[in-house]
Amino acid sequence: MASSQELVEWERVGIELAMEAGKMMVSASGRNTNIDTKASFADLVTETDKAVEAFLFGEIGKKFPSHKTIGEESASDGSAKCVWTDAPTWIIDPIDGTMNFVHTFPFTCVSIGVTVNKKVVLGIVYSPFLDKLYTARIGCGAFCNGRPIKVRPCATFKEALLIAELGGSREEEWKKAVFKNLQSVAWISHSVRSLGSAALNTCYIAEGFADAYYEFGLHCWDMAGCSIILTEAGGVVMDTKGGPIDIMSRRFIASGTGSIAKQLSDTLPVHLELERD
Ligand code: LIP
Repeated sequence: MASSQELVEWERVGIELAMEAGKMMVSASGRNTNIDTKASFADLVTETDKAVEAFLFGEIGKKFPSHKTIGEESASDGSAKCVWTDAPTWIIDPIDGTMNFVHTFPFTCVSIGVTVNKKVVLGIVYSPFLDKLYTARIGCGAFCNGRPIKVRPCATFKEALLIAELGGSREEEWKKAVFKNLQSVAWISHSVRSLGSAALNTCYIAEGFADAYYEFGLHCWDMAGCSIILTEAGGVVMDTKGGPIDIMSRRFIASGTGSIAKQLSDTLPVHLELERD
């Protein structure tokens, strides 16, 4: 386990790097050059995703040579598989909400989670366009721009504001599953939002703006940083089938309360089994 001084230092460095990454995003915004696709025509990667990841990996390597890194772009292009050990590991999504970034929809962020012994101990999510910096260290609470944040205790599923996403696949089986799940919750809750960034969706629950979020097909870099921000704000993360969260499993429920999370898990009719990270 890391000492509390180490965690404070890692957080200080992580925040500095996230702010620099945010500047890179802002200066590239709207240029939209070199957009590639991954799993489908709706799963995008830009040159800025790659540049931000290379910058973060380079700086982390210089500052903490013994630490490991896992990142969306190097994992996706096959140059570095997700090797997750007990060593301190920085799990990074250089731009979470790349589709939004490409369209200049401001709901996009850089997301950083650090694990030790395969447990998330630090989370930093920075949205430069919304100017929101979410942070959490294990056992120390969650913050937005330095101000403590807390979930909203929503009493009943009927009163819950949910978040769901379409995800990046466009395969038939996927599309059917997404709509079946959406239909199962849409008419028995207050409503459903879809904003396009897993990390920010989860931070919005941590801040009490929404009550629960689920998605299949996420990766560890989508879930790592934001999950500790939510739990430190008093919320819960779990597997869509109701068990403990496994950030390599590609399945994610985030909620302000355990009971809404459980009800969401019990209600979803389709639980996709996807290849692990
Ligand atoms: C995105 C997620 C979003 C999901 C997309 C994609 P990216 O991350 O945050 O919630 O629906 O499929 O995975 O690819 O922009 O980092």
